This record gives sequence, structure tokens and C-alpha cells, in this order.
Amino acid sequence: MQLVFTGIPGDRIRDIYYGSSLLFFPSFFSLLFPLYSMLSARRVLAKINNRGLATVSGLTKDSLVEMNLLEKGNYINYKQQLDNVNIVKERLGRPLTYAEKLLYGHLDKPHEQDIERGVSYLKLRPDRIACQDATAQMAILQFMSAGMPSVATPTTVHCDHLIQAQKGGAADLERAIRLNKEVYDFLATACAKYNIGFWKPGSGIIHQIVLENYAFPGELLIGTDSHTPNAGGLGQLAIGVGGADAVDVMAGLPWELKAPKIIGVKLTGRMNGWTSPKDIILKLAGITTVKGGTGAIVEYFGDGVDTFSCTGMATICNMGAEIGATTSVFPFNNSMVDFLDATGRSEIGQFAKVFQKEYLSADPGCEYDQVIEIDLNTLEPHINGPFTPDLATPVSKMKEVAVANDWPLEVKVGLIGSCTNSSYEDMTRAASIIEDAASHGVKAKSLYTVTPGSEQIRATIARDGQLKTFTDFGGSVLANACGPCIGQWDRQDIKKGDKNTIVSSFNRNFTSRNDGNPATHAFVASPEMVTAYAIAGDLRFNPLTDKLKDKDGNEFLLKDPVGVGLPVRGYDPGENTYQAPPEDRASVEVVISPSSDRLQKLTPFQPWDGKDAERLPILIKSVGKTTTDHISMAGPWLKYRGHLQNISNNYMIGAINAENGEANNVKNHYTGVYSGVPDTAAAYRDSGVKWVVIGGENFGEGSSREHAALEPRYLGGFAIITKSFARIHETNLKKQGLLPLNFTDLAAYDRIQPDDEVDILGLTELAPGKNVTLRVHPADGSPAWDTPLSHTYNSEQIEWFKYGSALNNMAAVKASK
Ligand code: MIC
Ligand code: SF4
Repeated sequence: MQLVFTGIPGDRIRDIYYGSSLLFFPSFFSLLFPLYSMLSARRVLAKINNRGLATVSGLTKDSLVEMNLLEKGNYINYKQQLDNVNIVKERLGRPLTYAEKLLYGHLDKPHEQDIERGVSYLKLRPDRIACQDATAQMAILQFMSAGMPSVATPTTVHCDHLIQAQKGGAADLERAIRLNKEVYDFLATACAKYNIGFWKPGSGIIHQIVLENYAFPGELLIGTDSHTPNAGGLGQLAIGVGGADAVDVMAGLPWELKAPKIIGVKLTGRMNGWTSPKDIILKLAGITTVKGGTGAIVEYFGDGVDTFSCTGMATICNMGAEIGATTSVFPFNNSMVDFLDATGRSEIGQFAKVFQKEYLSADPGCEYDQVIEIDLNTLEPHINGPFTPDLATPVSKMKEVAVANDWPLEVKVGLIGSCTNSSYEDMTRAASIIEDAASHGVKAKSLYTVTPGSEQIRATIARDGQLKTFTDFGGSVLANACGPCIGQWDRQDIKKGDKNTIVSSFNRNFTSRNDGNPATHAFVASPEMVTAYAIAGDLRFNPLTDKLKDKDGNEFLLKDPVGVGLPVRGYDPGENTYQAPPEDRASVEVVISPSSDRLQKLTPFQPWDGKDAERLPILIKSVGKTTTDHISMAGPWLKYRGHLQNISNNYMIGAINAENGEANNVKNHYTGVYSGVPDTAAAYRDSGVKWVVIGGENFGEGSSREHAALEPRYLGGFAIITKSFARIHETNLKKQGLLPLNFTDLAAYDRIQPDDEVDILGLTELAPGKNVTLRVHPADGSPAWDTPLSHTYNSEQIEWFKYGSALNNMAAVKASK
């Protein structure tokens, strides 16, 4: 069966992906028709089940309850998970936190697994995998090399990252479908072939779709995106991983995770006025910094946890990625039951209640590794930034801080939406502020954009009038996608290099992230605060205390925002944007053109030569923040996410070279000629020279993109030596056969010079917990010096290094069977 369509007139393309699925895959009619009815059934259910909890009687621990409305035969496994938890509890002899229960409930071998928080590696069996289009391409290309007929774990792919915001919703979607046709075709056909659910462009942002359709309390989900933890708002353990980790689970292998520590965040009291869930995570980021959550799960508890909507909790968990946390989670509660009701999944909510006491709650007396307390009664709205999400300023201090730091005071653009903040509640609260301003004849001073998180949110706010409120206000409603959050923004209001301020309700604000302009000062705040800034047009504005002038020059104070957690009339599911895998999958062809510049089949990397590495040049010693955006930029480069050779041309182009303070300008160690980082790396590789990178703290923080690890491997890199790594990036490097190593003596980072050469010694005895040695040969001819380097390899991971990659290792194990 050939699923790639050709010869369809351009004006029907939108229908193909966005509107009528029947045109796309005529043979799916029978599959899609029930789906349509299911979606409308969902609407009806949502209407019936408002806040009151109608009990679905008759559910027992042995009941068979489907995990979602879209797949058949995937049942919730609470009973097994509870058995596992009981085994572990008996072994450890102590009460468990909520997150621990979910984690240990998914152990592959609960009887024999070593469990020490922060020390042992856990082997887990996730229930589900979610991939977004920008990371799915590489994941699927790797899965294809495993030669399996279908995925072993339920998986979905979501088209959200590749849609550029230019003119607004429908036009941008149409353009994206045209420009990315080849990639969407590849993903659609590969999904059909390997039994993966495919969410077409226009469906919405991965995390929102997961929350609305797949997430439920107690589930363990891995997702190839760092904001996967969003679903923690629905009591699920949802963890961001690199593509290669997802491939293991797709291939039926257990997934490995270093047993996380548990940080308890105790919430007391209740938010009021302008404060919203986003402010909790903005405040927390200020306390912990971007690396405070590394190696830990953040578990919320205290009487404050029952005061939010489910989507509010999802906002908090989503942005937990910005503090480096493995994931964040709220314990199962009534708001989750309400959300499950509203999304047509009442039975799941009721089933969860059956297990609430024993499985879906923290044990009394459980202990956290660290406890942080936040008092919601006194929590102020916060504005974090610029350039980093942990620079937190309460609104009452913003005027002073902004002036003192010489931040541009005029707010050029306010952007609401993204996976973090695009719920119905967010939209209704933002709209309430605009309506208040409009009643005084006031419109936006700044440009204002809205990205609905999903087609369901878009359709619901279109039906309920908030969308009109936004457009009447002068706002533009963008496609249901990541858009400006990931740099997919054709920004026209300023020139590159112009110093300016934007405020968004997104979660990331690294340099150049949104518009590619390093002079843009990007701040993150709640949608309510973003809207207030867009109205006032000034970063010094504090809506709690500062008055605005109405159309007649009279002063007024904006009213406190008001919103609704769940739509009173139920959600409107909007267009059907889902493609279920067909029954007959064997004959589906997955097409990759050999001449494509977007997609390229992967060639296995060479195994390690079995020797220590000697006299390696330093490609770059980077200073300051080196996020995955510095290592493998997004924005215009997103189009090469399926083509390793092409995307490698962005390797480290955003990182700052310690030698000259410049980006993308490094000296070739042998010729002395300065050039771009990727060119220099390729020149070394082509002359058979391996190289290393030297980096600072929390290297690779930010996203899950494994391109940041595949690229250096493809360009001939050997080791990445840093003060510390962000979790996902470190695993990604190991998976691709590169050596992630850490200075044990941090002063060695300062001592080593970009022109020095290095040996890495002790590799033949590489073993868990055993340091290797870095021998530095200074360029000035002074005597060589040694410094120890630590690593976090366990014995299985060492095999990945030896084989050249985890995938090579997997192939070798398969061949030996
Ligand atoms: C991000 O927010 O940086 C992204 C884009 O969603 C990434 C994934 C990617 O780079 O594809 C993430 O967070 O993992
Ligand atoms: Fe998309 Fe931005 Fe969310 Fe990443 S953080 S998934 S780019 S909306």
C-alpha cells in the first residue's frame, strides 16, 4: 500500500491534513468513522459530567478499563502496579512518596531491583511513548534500523513543532503542510506501518493532546520532548527522554533511569487575585535555579494542591523542566477526576478512585530528600528573565529591577499560549482582562499573539467567544502549535539586533530562542500578566497597583482576572486531526528519497577502537550557558531534524568560544585558521582526527533533542568534558557512543586552554564508579598535567560506548540470539 499521496491540488492539501481525513487515507474510512462518533460522544459526556462526580458503579480492582478512547485493548494495569509497590515496600520497609509508588509500580523486576534514590539505575516498563515531529523523525529513523514490524509499546506522534507563525492560524498551517510535506508524509506512513497513532499538523501541541486524550493518574509515560512532565498535572509520571531512549521502549526493552531523588514542594493556602499556577513554578525556579531539580522528581503536597484545576497543575509540572527536574507530579485528586470527566474519560477517574488509597496517594510518613514550602496566600505574580527562566522577579519589584538593569521598558509583543499555558482556564482568564480593558475603551499597546494548545481548545474558545475577544483586541490567533515558542516565528516588527522586550507565557527564554535575535529580552510570566503587559505596553506596569487611562482620560485599575477551569458547555473537539494506524500495515511503504535534504537514513557509527585517546584537539571550550539551543539551534534548523548531515551544520554555532568570546568562530588547531565550529569539526573528522569539547555547568540544559548528541558523533567527536551535565543530554551522549565526562576538580576547567591537546587515559579499564584521567598537554610547551574525570556509566552503558552506540549494541545482542 502506498500511502504517500501525489497529484492532489494545492488547495485540497489543507483538507488532507487538517480537515477531511477521508481524502488522506480513503481506506481508513471505516476506522475513522467510529472515531468521529467517539469524539462527539466525548462532547456529550463532557456536557453531562460537570463538577458533580457521578459514580460509575461496579468497578473493582479486577475491572478491565481501557487506557483511552482511541485505542482498543490497552488496559490500565493498576493491579499489577500495586502488587509491585507492595513488593518494594516490603523490601524497603518504609512508606513511599506518590512519585516513588508510580515509579516502582513500573519496575521490570520489583523483586530484585536495587533501589536507592540518587544511586541505583532502575529498569522500568513505561505504559506509553509520545513523540513530537521534530524529535520523532530521528527516533523513527533509529527504530527502523532495529528492523521490527511494529512498536512494542503504545506510541503516538504529534505534528506541532514545524509550523511557523507568519500570518495566523489557517494560512500558516497551509504553508507548513506545503513546506513540510515530505516530513509529514514520512511520519504519517511510518506511523501507519509501525502501528503508531499519528496526530496531524493542526491538532495541537503534543503535551496538550496527551493531557486531553492519553494521560491518566498512575501511568508512566516517556516522551521525546522535555516538557512531557505536563501530564504530571493529571497525576501521571511523565518523563522527557531523548529519541534513543524512546527507541529502546518501542523495541520492547526496559527503560533505564537513575533512581531519582524526591523533592517535596509543600503548597499551603490558596492563590488569589492576579496570582496563577504559573507563578508557583516561576517562584520555584527562582529558588532552585535551572539545575536545582537535576536528578530529582518534584512532588507537590500540602493543602494547597487541592486548590487548582487539573490544567493549572499541568502548567506547574510542565515548566518543572526548566529547573532540570526529571519530572514533576501532583497526587491524584478531584480536579483530575473533573478533567477526566470533561474529556470523556469518567470511567478512568472512577477506576483511579478504587486504587486511590493504596496506590494513587503518598503513604503517610513518607520522606522527601528536600522540602521547599510555598505559601500561596502571599505568592505574588512573577516575571522571569531575561535570557534565563530562573531569574525571578516579583511584580512589585519589577519596575525597580528593570530600570536598574537597563532592560528595554517598552513591551513590543505579548505572546500567550504554548504547551505550558494554553488551557481553557488560561484563555478565559486572559480574555476577562481584555474584556475589562475593552469596557474602558482600551486596546493593546503591544502586539499580542495567542497559540491555542490544541484543536479542542481552539474550537472551544471559538465557540465560547474568547477567540473573538482576542482578535477584537487586535490579537492574532496562531496555529495550534509551538510557533514562536520554538523560534518558528517570522517576526516582522523589529530588525535583527534591535534591543527590545517581549513577554510570553511560554517556559523558555534563552537568548535568541523566540525570534533568533540575541538582543531580544524575553521574559516569561503567566498569561494574565502577559495580557496586562500587552495592554500597558510597559515592563514597569504592575496591574495590582498601577492605574491605566480610559478613552476619556479617566484612571482605572484593571479588575482581577476571572476564568473557568472547564468549559461549562463541555469541550468542542473541533476538527478530527487524528489518524489511527490501519489494520493492514504490512504493505505500507515508508518513503525516504535518497536525494532529500530533509530526511536521511542513518548509517551506524564506528565502534570504539579499543584504545585510549591521545593528543586530541579541543574543538571549542565554551563559556557561560551552553543549552541545547546553543548546541543545536532550533528555529530555521528545525527543518533538518530528519537529516543528520544537514543539521550537523548547526553544531555549537550558538556556544561562546572561551578564546575570543565569539560564537561560531574557532581556531583550527593545526592550520591556525578561524572558521565556524561545524566546519572545523568536519575538517578534523575528514583528516581522521577525533576531538573533544570542554564545557561548564549544566551543559546541554533545556531540551531533549538528541541532535545535540548525534551531531558531535557524526562530526567525529570523542568526548564532551564538562563541569556537569543536564540529565537528558548526558544520556543522549552515552546512547550515541560519545563519552560524557566531568571534571572532579572544577578548577581544571579554568586551567585548560582552548589550544591545548588532551589524552583520555584509562578507557580500557572503564568501569562504573571508576574515574578516567585527562592528561593535558599545554600549547605553551609547559609540562603536561593530569586531572581525574568522573562519569556516570553503569556496566551496560559501557557497552554502548564500546559498540559505538546503544543502537549498535542492540543490533549485536539481537544478532547473537
Ligand atoms: C523545546 O521546548 O526546546 C522543544 C523544542 O520542545 C524541545 C524538543 C526539540 O528540540 O525538538 C524539548 O523541549 O525537548
Ligand atoms: Fe513546543 Fe514550546 Fe512546549 Fe517545547 S516548550 S513543546 S517548543 S510549546
